[in-house]
Amino acid sequence: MSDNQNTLSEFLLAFLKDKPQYSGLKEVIISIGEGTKNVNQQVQQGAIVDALGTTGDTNIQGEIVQKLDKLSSDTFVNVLSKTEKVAVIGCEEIERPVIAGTSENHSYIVLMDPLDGSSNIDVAVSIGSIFGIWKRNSLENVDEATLLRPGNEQVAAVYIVYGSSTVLVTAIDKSVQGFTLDSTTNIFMHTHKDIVIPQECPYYSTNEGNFEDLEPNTKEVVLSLRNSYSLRYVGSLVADFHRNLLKGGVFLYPGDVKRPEGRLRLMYEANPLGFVVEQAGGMATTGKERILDIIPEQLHQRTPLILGNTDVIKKIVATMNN
Ligand code: AHM
Ligand code: MG
Repeated sequence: MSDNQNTLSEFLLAFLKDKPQYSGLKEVIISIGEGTKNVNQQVQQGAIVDALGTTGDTNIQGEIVQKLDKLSSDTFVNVLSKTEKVAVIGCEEIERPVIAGTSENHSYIVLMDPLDGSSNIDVAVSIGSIFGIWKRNSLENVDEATLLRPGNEQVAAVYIVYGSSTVLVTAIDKSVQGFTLDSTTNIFMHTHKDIVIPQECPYYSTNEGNFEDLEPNTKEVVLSLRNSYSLRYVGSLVADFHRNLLKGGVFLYPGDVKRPEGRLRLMYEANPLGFVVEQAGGMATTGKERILDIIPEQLHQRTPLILGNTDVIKKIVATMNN
C-alpha cells in the first residue's frame, strides 16, 4: 500500500479502479462514511445536544426507539439515497423497504442496522452501525422481494464502531480494511490494513443471563467455553464482533427454548458481519447452517448467530449437533 492511499476515499479509488463490476460502490461506501460523521458527532455530544433517551415510539421489532436510532436511520437513508446508486434500502427501524430509485444507475441494495447496541446509547458504551450491500439486477423490479437475497450474494459489507475511537471496517473482494476517524480533520484514515482474524481465541462473548433457557447441547457448549476462554460481552454486537475480529474470539447468540429463532436479525446484522468474518478467515453459522446460505423470507427475520474463530466454531457445531 503506497503512502498516497491513506484515506478511505483514496483506498477505495485505488482498490476498485480495475474492478468494473463494483462500479458505483465507492460512492455508496463514501456516503456511509459521510453519514457516520454526522452520527458520530451526535454520539460524542450525547446529552449536550439532546441525543439521548427515547422518541416515545416503538419500532417493527416491538422495541422502544431511541432518539439516536431515529437520527441514524434518517441520516443513512438520506446519504444513501443522494448517491443515486442505491435502489432500495432495508432498515431495522423501518417496517417496509425504502425505494430510493429505479433507474439503471440505481444498482445497489443496502440493508442496515443504523444504530446497533441501542441499550448502550445512554450510558456511553460502544455502539455501532452495520451495512450489507448487494448488487441489483437492473432488469428486476424494485420492491420488497428485491431485498430478500442470501448473504452469499453480498458484494460488500461495512460496519462502524463508535467506541474509544470511531472505526469503519470494509469487506470487499476478500479484503477486510479498517479506517479510523481522525477527530482533528474528520477524515477516515487507513489504519488497519488487511485484517485477518487471529488463530488464537482468547475470548468468548455471549449473554450468560440466558444460560438456563438454552437447549442441553448449547449449555454444554457454553460450559466448555467458560472453562477455556475469558468472557467479554459488551451487549453491542458490533463492539463484541470488532474485538473478537481483532483480538480473536467467538460470539454466540444462539436460539433457546424461549426464542428458538434467536434474537439477532439475519439481513442487517448476521449477513453483513458473517460476510466480514468469512473474508477475514473466520466462520458464521446458525449452528446448523452457514449464515450466508440462508434463503431469507422476511426483511426483519431473526436467526441464531455464532461467529468468529473457525476452529472453535467447528467444535461448537459438533457439540450442538451431537
Ligand atoms: P439493537 O440492534 O436493537 O441494538 O439490538 C441488537 C443488540 C446487539 O447489538 C447485541 O448483541 C444484542 O442486542 C444484545 O442483546 P441482549 O441484551 O439480549 O444480550
Ligand atoms: Mg443491532
